[in-house]
Amino acid sequence: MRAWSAPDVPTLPATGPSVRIHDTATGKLVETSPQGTARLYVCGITPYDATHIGHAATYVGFDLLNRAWRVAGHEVDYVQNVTDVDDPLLERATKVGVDWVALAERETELFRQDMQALRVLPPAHYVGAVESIPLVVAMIERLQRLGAIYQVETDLYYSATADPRFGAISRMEREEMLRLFGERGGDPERAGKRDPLDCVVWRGERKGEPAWDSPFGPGRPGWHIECAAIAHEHLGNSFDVQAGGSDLVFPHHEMSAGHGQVATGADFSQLYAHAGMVAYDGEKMSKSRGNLVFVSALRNSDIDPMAIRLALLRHHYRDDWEWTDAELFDALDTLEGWRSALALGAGAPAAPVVEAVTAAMADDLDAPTAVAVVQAWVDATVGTTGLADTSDREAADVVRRLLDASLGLAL
Ligand code: 5CA
Ligand code: ZN
Repeated sequence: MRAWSAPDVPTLPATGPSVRIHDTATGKLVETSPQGTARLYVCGITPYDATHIGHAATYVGFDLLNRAWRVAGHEVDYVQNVTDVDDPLLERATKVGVDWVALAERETELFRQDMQALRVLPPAHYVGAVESIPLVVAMIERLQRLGAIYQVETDLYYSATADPRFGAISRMEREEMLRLFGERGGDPERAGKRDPLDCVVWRGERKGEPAWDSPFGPGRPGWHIECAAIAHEHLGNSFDVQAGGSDLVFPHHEMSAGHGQVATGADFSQLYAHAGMVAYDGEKMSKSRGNLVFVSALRNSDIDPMAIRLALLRHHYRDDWEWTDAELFDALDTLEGWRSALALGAGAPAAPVVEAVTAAMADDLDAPTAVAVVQAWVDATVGTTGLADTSDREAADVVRRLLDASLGLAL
């Protein structure tokens, strides 16, 4: 599928430091070590409703990784999927009486516009589940030959424990896995399974649901094999970072890594990065709960997308936090101050700002620290902290480029 248009990324006077990021599987900060081109997979949307602030926080969060790598001199091969056929999408389409294909296309298009407005760098490969069915079929056949697949009625299941490393990413007790599996699209109660945690990889055709022909009969792909097959096709084995929100740690990332590892024998990804959950009205913002703030609704009420982005950047990507309108209005005020300072041209010395911001971003994408560094430069430049410092004639130009390249804020 088509992604969205890429914004320009200005070059900086110096190359940034190498990037460390928190790895869920080890619970540690790990130095990424891309061999030339960095390879990143971020799980994409299930397009049955508009992009909300929680989605935006996750995609902006990993956009900071993309940018930190580029600032460090790497090219980045970025892949993202679109779960354009799955239970929640089909259920919503039926409920509101629209064609599921039209619903998915409409919401995917809105997502592209939201991402573009927020200056999220587009993936090099933006790939739908439907268009990837041949890849999914090939991966299931490979897993079948390796003895990791069995049949229950017309459905095919993957044995979670076929991967000896099963559990190594989420590191959860079995109780917890069972609970989350049930909550997040799994079917622990299904009769005929060998292990309640086994997940479906091919769902045989049901009346009224779309289906595609395959060597296993008509049906559609399971969710985890979709990402395993797409990541493997476009990024190969042991790519640098598999990312998504923390609600994907289990079962999604555990299972898709398992599929990939059994199929190839190699590590699926080198590390697993997860963003915190954004809440609203006291609960995780989610399509199923309906407590949503849509990016498109804010844009439609003339909110500057850069203020939305700044409001997101003020929270560390790994934290769980709650969205408030007050923080958005505060971000609008802050941007006004930053723009006035940049308009002066000369300002406080920019070189230490470049060093501190790129260092913060390379240290587990510490955007709140980077934002504070910029604020200190603005304060020094306009004299809030004493006499105005306009000793660096090139300062505004350098800081403007830095804000755009590292933080995705074009001012
Ligand atoms: N299509 C699958 C991934 S393959 C999916 O989870 N789609 S989604 O539309 O439900 O979510 C898209 C991304 O947004 C996921 O990375 C998810 O973890 C993240 N996300 C969903 N809700 C929130 C939230 N409230 N806060 C932060 N991130 C969220
Ligand atoms: Zn995924």
